[in-house]
Amino acid sequence: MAKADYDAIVVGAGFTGLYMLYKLRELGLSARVIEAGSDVGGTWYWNRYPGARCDIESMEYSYSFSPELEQEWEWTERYASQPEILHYLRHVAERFDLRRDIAFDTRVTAACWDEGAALWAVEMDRGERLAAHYCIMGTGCLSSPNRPDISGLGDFAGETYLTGLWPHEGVDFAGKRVAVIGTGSSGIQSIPVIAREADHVTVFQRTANFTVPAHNRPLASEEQAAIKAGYRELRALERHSPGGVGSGPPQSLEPILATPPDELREDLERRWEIGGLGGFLNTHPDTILSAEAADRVAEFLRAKIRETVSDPDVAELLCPASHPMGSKRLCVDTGFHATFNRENVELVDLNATPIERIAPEGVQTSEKLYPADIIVLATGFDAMTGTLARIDIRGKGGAALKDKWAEGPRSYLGLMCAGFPNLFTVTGPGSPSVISNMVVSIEQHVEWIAGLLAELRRCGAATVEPLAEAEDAWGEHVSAVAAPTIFMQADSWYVGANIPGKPRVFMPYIGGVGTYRAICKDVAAKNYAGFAVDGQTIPPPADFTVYLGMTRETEAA
Ligand code: N01
Repeated sequence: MAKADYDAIVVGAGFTGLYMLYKLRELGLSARVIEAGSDVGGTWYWNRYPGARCDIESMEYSYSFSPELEQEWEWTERYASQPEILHYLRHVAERFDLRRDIAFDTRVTAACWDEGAALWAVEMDRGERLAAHYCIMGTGCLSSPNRPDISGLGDFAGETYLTGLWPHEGVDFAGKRVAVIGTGSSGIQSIPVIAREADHVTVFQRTANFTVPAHNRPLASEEQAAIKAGYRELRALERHSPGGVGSGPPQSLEPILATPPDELREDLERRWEIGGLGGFLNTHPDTILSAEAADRVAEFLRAKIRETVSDPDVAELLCPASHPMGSKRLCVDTGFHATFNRENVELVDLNATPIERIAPEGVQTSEKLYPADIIVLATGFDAMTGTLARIDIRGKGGAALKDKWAEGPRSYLGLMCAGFPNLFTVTGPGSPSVISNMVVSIEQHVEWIAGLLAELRRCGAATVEPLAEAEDAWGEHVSAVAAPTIFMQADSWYVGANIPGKPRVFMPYIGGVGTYRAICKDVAAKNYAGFAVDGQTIPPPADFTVYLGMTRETEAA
């Protein structure tokens, strides 16, 4: 009979993999982390494009599990740059001596459940095979870059780069003509920086996006010290908030549609001056539920674009109009719209003149050829399911996860899938994940999984698996919460619309980080309601809606 090489295999050495390894060690379990990159960092290892920066404030986009780490680490800016976050994760790996259990430059290609031995057999691209009791996917939600299927792309005579797979040696834009395709977060962050270096930049825009200013600045040491002094309370606020963020302007109590225009303008101006995502997502109770309400904020943001961009025609093209504000990921920028006032920057509206093909000399639209030396593809990711689908994951009876998810991902709590015992998906579809501060959601999942593994050990159980009825009930709840929201009205990557042929399903859980935490906590308290532990089943909670709107106080009571 097969024997386990490790108690657990963890896939990925980003924020998830590092903390999961730390927790597994704390439980006394042996673990191997398998990482495709040559270093730790996950998304922050790969996304090195110019201007790459987190759009959650650094004091909150950081681990909370070690108060010592929290106090020691000094962030230099309000929003940390990619190199600084990578530096932080390297520091975490050293500080907790994590590297010795990580295999770098190794990609997991398959994971197969051996029912007789109750083990996961994990295969790697270097031909190695390892068996473990648990397989924990820390593969990230935005880790499979989308290389668009544009005819002729392979024939381009210049250099082509994907923002999500940026070369480590950097790219020299000096004196070059650069074509940037895509105006999501990655495009919006990189375009102003590329424009300062390149000879000429042509931006190819299919959808204008909403963006708000970062107002990034150095973090004064007094400010940092004050936040550190109140860190426990800030972390508690994050965990019980809708989006995993504890600071920023609060939601107004009054619906936006009932707010007098002058009052609204004043409120939005104040939010604009503060900057950042937090102030603009969920400004009022109705903005997430009504396109008309969201449009009041949209009109404010469009007015800002018209004020900033000197050419009125360009300004109009940059004004988002195809989707409600907030229904696609809101972007946070530094000088994005002002960049279009530069002489060396040009905007091409792909709705009026679509790309026909990439020619060896540049980008050919229906109107003309735009010569280029470099093409930057800021074209996003096969989000949330893409990376898991690329691994041949097979559960009971050899069933493939890819087939199970053919009509859209199905899971219980976004953590586990029926038919796939002892397999965990950290920040998987069906959990708040991309709708939240990822670090807060990662920590919550890692800690919940660690609690479950400790419980399995305590009672000497070998397997845990969600019940099909629990998975169905959770799937219905996730969809029911999303159904009345504006998120269903946009062709976003949240619903898989950016990948041809991907089923249209809203993948994250929008019920809120606090609500979700309360559900997971209650499921565990009820002896893991909705799971089978060594075949012993406990039914799932009868109604997940009772948790909605649960606050820290009601949960504690
Ligand atoms: O990707 P996106 P991203 N022809 O999918 C366009 C996180 N993130 O990498 O909208 C022409 O948002 C596409 O057009 P359309 C964050 O969660 C965070 O920018 O499909 N254009 C769109 O404009 C974010 O939301 C941070 O019409 C094509 C763009 O490419 C997520 O990652 C920084 C095309 C893709 O935008 C993804 O952001 C960066 C084609 N064939 C990213 N295919 C921070 O923390 C696609 N497009 C700051």
